[in-house]
Amino acid sequence: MIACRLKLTLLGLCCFSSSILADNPIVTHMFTADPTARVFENKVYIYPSTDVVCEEGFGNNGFCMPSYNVFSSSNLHDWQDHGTVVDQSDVPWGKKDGFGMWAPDAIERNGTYYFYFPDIPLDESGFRRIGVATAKSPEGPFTVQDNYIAGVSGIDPNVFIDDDGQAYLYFGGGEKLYVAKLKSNMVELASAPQEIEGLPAKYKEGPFLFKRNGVYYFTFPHSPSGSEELAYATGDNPLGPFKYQGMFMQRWRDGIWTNHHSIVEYENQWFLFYHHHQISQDQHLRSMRADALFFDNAGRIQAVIPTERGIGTPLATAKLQIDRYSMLSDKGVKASKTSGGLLPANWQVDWVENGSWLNYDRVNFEQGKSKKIMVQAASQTAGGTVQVRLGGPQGEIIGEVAISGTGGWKKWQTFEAPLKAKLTGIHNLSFVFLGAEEGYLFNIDWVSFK
Ligand code: FUB
Repeated sequence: MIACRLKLTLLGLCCFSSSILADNPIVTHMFTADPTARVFENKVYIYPSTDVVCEEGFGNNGFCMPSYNVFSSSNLHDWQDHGTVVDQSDVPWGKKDGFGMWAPDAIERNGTYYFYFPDIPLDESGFRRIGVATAKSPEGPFTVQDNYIAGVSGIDPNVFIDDDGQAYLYFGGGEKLYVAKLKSNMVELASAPQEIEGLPAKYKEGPFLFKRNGVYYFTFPHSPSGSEELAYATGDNPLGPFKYQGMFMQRWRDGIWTNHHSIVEYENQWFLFYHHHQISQDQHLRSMRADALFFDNAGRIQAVIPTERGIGTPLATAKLQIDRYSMLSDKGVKASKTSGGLLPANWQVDWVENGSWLNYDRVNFEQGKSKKIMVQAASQTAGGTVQVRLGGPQGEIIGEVAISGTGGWKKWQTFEAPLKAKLTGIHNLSFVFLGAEEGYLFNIDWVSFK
C-alpha cells in the first residue's frame, strides 16, 4: 500500500513524504492511535499519536508512545504521511525516554499552527503536562515551546476557538474532564481550569468539542463499565454545563479498552476518526480508522458502525483493495489478513464460493478514461468469473473477468477484460463471484480500471 517514499534533507530540515492508499485502517505500515483530524488549507490533516512495541521498562499503562506523525488527504483515500511532527527527544521539558506522548490536538490561528501534546515532565510535577509546538504550515516543521502550559496537569488536550475568537483548552485527568480559557497567544491560560459539569459518572478522557448550528457538542470516550464507548453531551456554552445525550459508538468487545476520536466536517460531510487494534490484536498497538457520521433532524449524533471501507473516494485507476469492502454477502466469501508479521498489514478476498458477492462503494471514474478491468487473483483450482456490476449484486453488468487456475492460492496473476460501459464520475460497484458449484474459486488481492 505504500506507493512511494521520499526522504529529503534540505538545509537541515527533514521533509518526509510517503503516500498511502487507504480504506480502514487508514495506515497499515505503522501503528497510529488517538487521531485528531482537522481541516486545514482545504485538506484533511490527521495528527495521531504513534504506538510502538515496548522494550521492557519503558512506557506506562502498557503504552509506548514516542512521537506524533501528520497525514493529509484531499480525497480521504490517498494520504500523504508527512512524517514525525514532534518526537519525545524534541521536548525541552519532557523525559527523553518517557514514551508517554499520548493523545494530541492541532489548531490554526492567524496563520500559525499550534500542536498540543501531553508528555512526562522532567521536573516530576505531574503524570503528564501539556506542551505546545508551533509551525507556519500544518505539516511542520514544528518548534516546541520551552515549557509546558503553566497551570495544566493532565492528558488528552483539545482546543476549540469559538466564533468570537475566544479559545478554550479541554483536557482529561483521572476520570474528570476540565476546561480553561486560553489567552489569544494560545500558550497561556486566561482562566483557571474548571471541571466540566453535567457529564455522567465513571471514567472519561479524550474530550473533543465542536460546534454545529450554534450547539456545542462535547464528545468523550466514556467507560460506564468495561471498555470505552464514545459518548457526547450538548450545551449552549463552551464552558458547560452540558447535558448528557448518550453514546454514538459502542465499546469494543474484542480485547481493546481504549477508543479515542475526533469529529470533523469536510466538503459537507461529517466524519468520525477513531482507533482499534484490528492489525495487531494488541490493545497497545492501535490503528486509526474513520467512518461517516450523521446527525438526525433534531441534531442528535447517530450511532456510527465501524466499516472496513472507511471514508475515501479512490480513483478507479488505483489498485482498489476490495477486501476493504462496503458490504459482504452473508456467506461464501471472506476477507482475511495475509501479512504474517505485524506490519505492513494486508488483506485478501478469499474462501470465495459460487454466488457470493461484495460491494465496494464510491469509486471515481473521473472523465471516463478506463477501458478495461484488471483483477489480481490466485487460484489453486479452476478459477471462475468475477462479474462487475453497478450499484449492487443485481445491478447492470459492466464487465466479466475470467480467472483461470494459477497453480496456487498465493500464485498471483493479473487477469483482464473489457469494461463494457463508459463510466464517468463516482459509482458504487459490486463484484459477484461465479464458478463451480462446489469448492473455492479464487483469491483476489486488488481490482483496477485502466
Ligand atoms: O493513547 C494513550 C491514551 O489512551 C490516550 O491519551 C487516551 O485517550 C487513550 O486513548
